[in-house]
Amino acid sequence: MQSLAELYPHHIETLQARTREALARESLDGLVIHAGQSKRLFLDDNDYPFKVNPHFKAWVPVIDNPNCWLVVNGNDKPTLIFYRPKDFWHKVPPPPSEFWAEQFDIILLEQADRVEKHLPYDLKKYAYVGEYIEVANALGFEVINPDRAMHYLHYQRAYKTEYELACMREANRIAVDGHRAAKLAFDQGLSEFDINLAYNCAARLGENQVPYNSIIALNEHAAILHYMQLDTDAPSQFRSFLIDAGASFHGYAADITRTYCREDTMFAELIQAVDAVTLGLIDQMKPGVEYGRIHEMAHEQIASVLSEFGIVNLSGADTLEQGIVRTFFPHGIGHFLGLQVHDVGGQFADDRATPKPPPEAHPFLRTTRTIEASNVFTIEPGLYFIDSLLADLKGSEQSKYINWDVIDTLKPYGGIRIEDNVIVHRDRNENMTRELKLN
Ligand SMILES: [Mn+2]
Repeated sequence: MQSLAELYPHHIETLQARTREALARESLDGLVIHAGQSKRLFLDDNDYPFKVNPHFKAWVPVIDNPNCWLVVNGNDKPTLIFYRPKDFWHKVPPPPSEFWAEQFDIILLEQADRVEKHLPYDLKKYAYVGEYIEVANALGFEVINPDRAMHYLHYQRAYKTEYELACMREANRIAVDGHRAAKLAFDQGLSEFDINLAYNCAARLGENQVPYNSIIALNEHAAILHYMQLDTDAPSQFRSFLIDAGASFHGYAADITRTYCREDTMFAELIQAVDAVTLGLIDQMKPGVEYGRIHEMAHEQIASVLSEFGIVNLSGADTLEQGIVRTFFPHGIGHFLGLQVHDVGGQFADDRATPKPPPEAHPFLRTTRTIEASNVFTIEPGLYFIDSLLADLKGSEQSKYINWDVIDTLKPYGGIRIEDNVIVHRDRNENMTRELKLN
């Protein structure tokens, strides 16, 4: 296995090549990428947690230092303007010396508002890439986040370099440590709040370092797709536990979901069935297959599960035909994963970002592209008992096909989602999550 240091130069070469093409499309000389800056709370003297510009962390794994800049043109060695204030209130980062440092000409910046003298003298042919439009204007940029360049870069983000894949394997490893600890905490009867602490503790990640708010849901809470509260009290009964929690490594995300059940119940068997759907769908992914087709297959297979478990008194095919699956599986089958948890470019038909929207029947599908080698996806089928959606179903013509008694038995368990992170290679799939033996 090659080290990150060995893989990194090729990663930079790839970004240089992409930058050359992006610049050619805009007739520009270079990009000036702003890491971002601290955001102050209204009427306060505290800042929100800093979240770096993904275009910045694509180049350099510095995710916690605002006021940094990159100047890149695809040919010359990139310049990193690295913020190092004189500051006795906060920790000042040491001058860069890690494996990535030698790929850059590094300028140390002592005062954030003095960056101008380190930027190209004539900014006419340089584009600002970042969030702070007023900063770009004040510096005199005329081109800000230019569409054609951005679209091209976002499209290319789907093809991960070997360095990126190594980072994502490591993010998975960290997340799996957290998941194991969380499962143990569930078995020990801890509250959602304490399970979350156990997760963060094992993953060695603070609340602001995980790539998204972890979903730690006991019992009925598992039916709330983005449940983000954390009950500090343990429930009197522990029926089920759904955990959707990730990790970050060098700015790359993992995004893993598991569902557990204490006892040998029908719900436990249902978890096994959804697990089998996850693994079956992953086997269907390969270069050339439409990702949207995987989503359709998920609907077919969840329909069969609903039929087999007697939740719906119809065959799998008829359950699908009647449009009943959406009540139980109302979200998309997954998404691109990378620098962002829901990585960009999922609905582009080409590198000009011609829209490729999801089909009308599946508006929440985040990725509609054709699967290709070096893509990284999540696959996350679910099966939930959501009050509002069940109420709609009850009021519909299809209500007569539903075995409402079975649903009443299962509702206290909330729902199920099983989510793995998968690299599609030319000749095989690599399920990063399962290779770590997280079952
Ligand atoms: Mn996900």
